Amino acid sequence: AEQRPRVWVSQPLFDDTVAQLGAYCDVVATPEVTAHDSAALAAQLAGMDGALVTLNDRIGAAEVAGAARLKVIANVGVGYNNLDIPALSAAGILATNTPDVLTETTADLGFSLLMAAARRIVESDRWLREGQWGQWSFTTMLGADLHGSTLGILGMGRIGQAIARRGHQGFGMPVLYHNRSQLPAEQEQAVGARYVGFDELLARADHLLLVLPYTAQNHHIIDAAALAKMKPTATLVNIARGGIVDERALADALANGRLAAAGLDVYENEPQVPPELLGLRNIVLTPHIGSASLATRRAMVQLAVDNLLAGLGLGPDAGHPANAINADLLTSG
Ligand code: 8YV
Repeated sequence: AEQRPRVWVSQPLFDDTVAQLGAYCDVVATPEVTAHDSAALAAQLAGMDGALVTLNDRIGAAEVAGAARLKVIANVGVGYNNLDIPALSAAGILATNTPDVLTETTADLGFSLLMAAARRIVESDRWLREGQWGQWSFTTMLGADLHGSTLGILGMGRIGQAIARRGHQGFGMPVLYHNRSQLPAEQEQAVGARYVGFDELLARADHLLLVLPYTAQNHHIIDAAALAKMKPTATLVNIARGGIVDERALADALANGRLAAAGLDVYENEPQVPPELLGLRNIVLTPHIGSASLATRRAMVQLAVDNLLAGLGLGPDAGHPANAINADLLTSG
């Protein structure tokens, strides 16, 4: 009998969704969340036809070297800096991601962090619980306004645009953005955003949100020099990838009054958060939960399952995964 394709699911996701793979494949599931090292990944991928992975799984040439049958890696997540795409392409392995389904949820989290940081919500909560609320005072926990202030967005993809809409339509904020390329005029108008240079964005933003993909070029693009160009009254929010910000420089700016507040959902070496940041009161820290609503996380797994099956030439979209990253493999194959 012909052997069914074998797929590896790298950590528990949603059983009912993952079970759909069972109609076409033999599923090898990892029973708990583990931080996979290179050797463990290589061992898991050997003998597999496909894999459903998350940002915990860093996969490149070394990890797929012994995986002769591997055809598709379906990443559950829109960011795919955990995958070495050129290496996977060279090995003939298709990679897919999960855009669109998480756009609005992630924009919500970005705005939540902004509001929490600018209005000192978490700091207020901690202070109250500590019993420090002696009597009501006019000058307790003074923060910065969102409404009417200038919203800056670095990276104007789907999530950046969803954040711009929230700021423009909901909070009456002038929105400035910087991006690799300027959006077409009608798209700028739809989200109420104006293109400016990087330095102008830093200088003019009252609140700056980072929503750009992590690449070698934008490693530590927010460093001490960039922070020095920002207003000391500004808020910085990072919902992209930790490596975009120099965490030491950020902690230094927050500690020394050169930046008012920050909100971070991502860190350079997750799950490690530098003690310099943990010790600050003017920063809100969340554990990479940008897309973490139940509905959206379910939609992400469903999309990844669909992509995986389609990439393997199985199921209703056989051969046509909706979200191929190295799509050239599909046409040249
Ligand atoms: C995911 C994310 O939870 O989509 C992304 O880029 O960072 C998160 O939405 C993560 O990628 C899971 O693999």
